[in-house]
Amino acid sequence: MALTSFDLKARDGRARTGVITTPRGEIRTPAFMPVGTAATVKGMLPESVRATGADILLGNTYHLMLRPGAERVARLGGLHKFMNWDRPILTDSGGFQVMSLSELRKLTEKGVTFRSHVDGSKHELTPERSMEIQKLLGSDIVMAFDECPALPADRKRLTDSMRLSMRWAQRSRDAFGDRPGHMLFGIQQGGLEEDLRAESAEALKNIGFDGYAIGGLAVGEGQEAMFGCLDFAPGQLPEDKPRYLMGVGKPEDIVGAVKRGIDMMDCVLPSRSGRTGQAWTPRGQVNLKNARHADDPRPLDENCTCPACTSYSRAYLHHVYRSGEMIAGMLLTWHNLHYYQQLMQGMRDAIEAGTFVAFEADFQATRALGDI
Ligand code: PRF
Ligand code: ZN
Repeated sequence: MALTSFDLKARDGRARTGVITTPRGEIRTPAFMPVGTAATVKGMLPESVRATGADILLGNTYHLMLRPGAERVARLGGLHKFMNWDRPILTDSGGFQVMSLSELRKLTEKGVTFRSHVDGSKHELTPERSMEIQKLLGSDIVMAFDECPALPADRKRLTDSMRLSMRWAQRSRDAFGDRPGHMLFGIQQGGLEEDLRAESAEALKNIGFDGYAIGGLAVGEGQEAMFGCLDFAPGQLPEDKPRYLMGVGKPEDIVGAVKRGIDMMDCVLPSRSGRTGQAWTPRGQVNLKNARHADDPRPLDENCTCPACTSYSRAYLHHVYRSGEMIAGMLLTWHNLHYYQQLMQGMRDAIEAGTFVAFEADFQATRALGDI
């Protein structure tokens, strides 16, 4: 019997719910993956991340290869043991982070050379080295090595970049080999162009992957353009494999993506915005920095069951944020991750019940009310 699988349980319109099974546990889809870039979801113990409802975390090849180093993590027993998270981990392959974070990048057919944003040291990433690093880390879901152009980009740049990513996808597949219990996902590119997305999807399907990501979105094009692309891109990918939208997004982006057939997502937003005093609730964004909270004895969200909402007032959250206390980021990150996971559970339940349309209408109506 295969060690990994994807089983769809129900569909509602284009939305789907199911389960990805791995030896490290099940991933309920649609799934939101909190980002644990540097072997930690900042401000959270792993057991707290689990308590919010997360089935899987995202880790980063780029950051971990630079510090503490993939070989070191492997010597210490792998990323799961190192960071004390024994459930599934998906790792991004590094190319996207090189392009956004490193200095003096040089891109060739072979791969990319760059200088570390940490200490200026010189490094190389290729499809083969990315596969090796993700193996050393012990990643459960490995991402193919790709290149993601910022939008807007001209058609020639999008075409050349997508075809390079498809050659790298084949090299990633070859280097990954056969690793029972581990999955390899290909990444579709092609910007907002339907024919380039179709060409990319065909190339990936011919190579054959355990799941298919949609890359190259949420890179400056705006929600309307992204949804326009998501009206056709998921349908170009295999029905029976998970579809992962990389780096998305705000709650309203996530609902719109699931509606269009996306099964997995990741984003730094709930954790990063928690550290800057921003909270997300069913009624929208709340800025705890704002002086209007200084005397407010009410919870952030009276219906939320997270520690920030059951045990503290808005006045307290405002105070600790303004005082620069660590607990501010900890509580707001917990709340935001809890809210995101509640949103995912709500969508999974609605898809199973065949009530996704009503779910989305209610999501939008509640947001229209605004913060209390
Ligand atoms: N490729 C990879 N990682 C990514 C992206 C991509 O296109 C994006 C785009 N939103 C986020 N993370 N490998
Ligand atoms: Zn809460």
